[in-house]
Amino acid sequence: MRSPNHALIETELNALSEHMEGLLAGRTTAVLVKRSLNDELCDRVYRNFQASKGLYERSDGVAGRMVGTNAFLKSASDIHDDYQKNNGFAELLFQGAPNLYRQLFDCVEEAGFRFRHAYIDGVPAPTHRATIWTDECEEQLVLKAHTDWPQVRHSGMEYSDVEHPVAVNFYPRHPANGSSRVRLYDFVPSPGWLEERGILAGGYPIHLNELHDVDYIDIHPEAGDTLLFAASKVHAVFHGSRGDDDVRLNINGFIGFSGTARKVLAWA
Ligand SMILES: O=C(O)CCC(=O)C(=O)O
Repeated sequence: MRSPNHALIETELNALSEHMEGLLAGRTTAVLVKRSLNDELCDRVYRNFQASKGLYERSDGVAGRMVGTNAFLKSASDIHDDYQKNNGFAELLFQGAPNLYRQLFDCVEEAGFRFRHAYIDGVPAPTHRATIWTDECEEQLVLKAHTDWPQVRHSGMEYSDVEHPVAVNFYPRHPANGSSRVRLYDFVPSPGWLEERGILAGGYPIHLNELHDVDYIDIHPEAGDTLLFAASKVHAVFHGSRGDDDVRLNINGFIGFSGTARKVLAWA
């Protein structure tokens, strides 16, 4: 049976701080902030993405078109190189629009937490990067099922003690027809479960046939919405159709409470 906490809460940006403690403590599964930016501002961010000189194809086995850093399974020094090359372009995504991440951090502080970027060997981590997922695999999956906790716990970075990482996903573009969705399973795989499948380091990919008996919620964001969810729970992204007007752009990063730093940290 689905746990009462495995549910979606809908809210608006000015009320997000009320849900922050639940998310950071791992009690709240998912919060969808409706219309966090209006259509005109979303268009501006999308145009910035399309025109970005930093647009590249991801080439590490997880298919996507990106602007910004990709820290997946990288060492601190490789991450620094990646930041240097890509993060300036990610900051420019919000040129001409309010930076949604700046607003999010105000919500974290309004909720009574101290906040800062995580530091990676002396260097502040980026807050976000942008991706259009492009995996073409079966059952309309554009991002295969995975859990994000191993990349946090095994990173060796300042944020590795965060017990409840929260994924923050802002969608300047999202298909309106409901065919695209984030599927969030009520399942946090143990280290042993991941190790048996050879994915202890990255938590990716988890095959759907392993998840048949697991409860889930399907979340259908719209353009302008921001989705925050418990990133340790297994999740996948489905995208039904592929027209030119059917773009799904996600600008995402992570936040989480670090007991050592006694602060909420942000990283991407
Ligand atoms: O694109 C999304 O909605 C979710 C992205 C995601 O799961 C991830 O970046 O790990």
